[in-house]
Amino acid sequence: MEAKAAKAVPSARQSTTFAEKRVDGRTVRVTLGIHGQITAARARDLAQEKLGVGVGYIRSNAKASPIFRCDERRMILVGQYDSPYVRRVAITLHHHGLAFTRNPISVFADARAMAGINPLVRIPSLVLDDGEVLIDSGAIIDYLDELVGPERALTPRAGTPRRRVLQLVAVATGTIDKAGAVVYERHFHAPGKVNEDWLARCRGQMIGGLRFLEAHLRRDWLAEERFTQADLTSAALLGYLRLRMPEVRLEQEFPRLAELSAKCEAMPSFSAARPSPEEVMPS
Ligand SMILES: N[C@@H](CCC(=O)N[C@@H](CS)C(=O)NCC(=O)O)C(=O)O
Repeated sequence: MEAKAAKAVPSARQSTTFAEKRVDGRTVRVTLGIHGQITAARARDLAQEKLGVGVGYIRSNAKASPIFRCDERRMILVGQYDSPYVRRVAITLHHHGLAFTRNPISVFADARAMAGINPLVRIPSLVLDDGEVLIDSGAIIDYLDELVGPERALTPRAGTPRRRVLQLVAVATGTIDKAGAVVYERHFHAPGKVNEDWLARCRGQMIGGLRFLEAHLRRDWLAEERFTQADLTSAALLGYLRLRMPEVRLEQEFPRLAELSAKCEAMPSFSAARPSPEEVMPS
């Protein structure tokens, strides 16, 4: 389907902000909100969610001129920020200064829509501006590093530094998997139906991962003298534990990791990717 930017046409309703684009010779128009009550940034995000990437104009009759032109292509991150995997992708995007919009559909409540994006019905996915869909946070992050080049990449390109970062990331993501297994076991089983042996095994594996990371945090950052994907993913894990498993007493049991978490959460890239109350899975 070819989409082309079109000349803006006045809306029939006064003071309405809308976006439009040309698709196969027709004009597709969507109303985004009452002009003045919707910011240009929000309008652009909505326009991209509703019309897809790329082209479109937004304008209000009250102003009678385009207030926003959205001919900049943006990637779409699919998933909610209570997922540490979605969050690590979002933080990497922000860290690299890459523009994106988000489709915050729920992996459980919107399973049918999700299946159309990712055959595994999992998050995150990243929809590129040409429609290609990347799945799995590791593959997505690898692509983002490639976009910004080796100097700015958060995973070193080769050698011992690369192996060190990849190993720490593997431990951090493995720990997320085990914490996630505990959260799912508790969420999806009625009291009395929870398998305590399985829970104990997962908790033990999770604690093993946390101990490993704590032991490797000897300087400011985990792997290198600078912030890397090992720090970012570990901090996403720690944020998830604070959200879903407050019984893990980070400050008391893992003080270096608690410090890393506080330091990272103070970074703008982390605060830009905090889950809103609507996107937190119920306990
Ligand atoms: N290896 C995958 C793991 C993704 C993953 O486990 N996502 C969870 C949310 S945190 C999910 O989609 N869970 C739903 C399910 O597996 O049914 C990645 O790194 O993206």
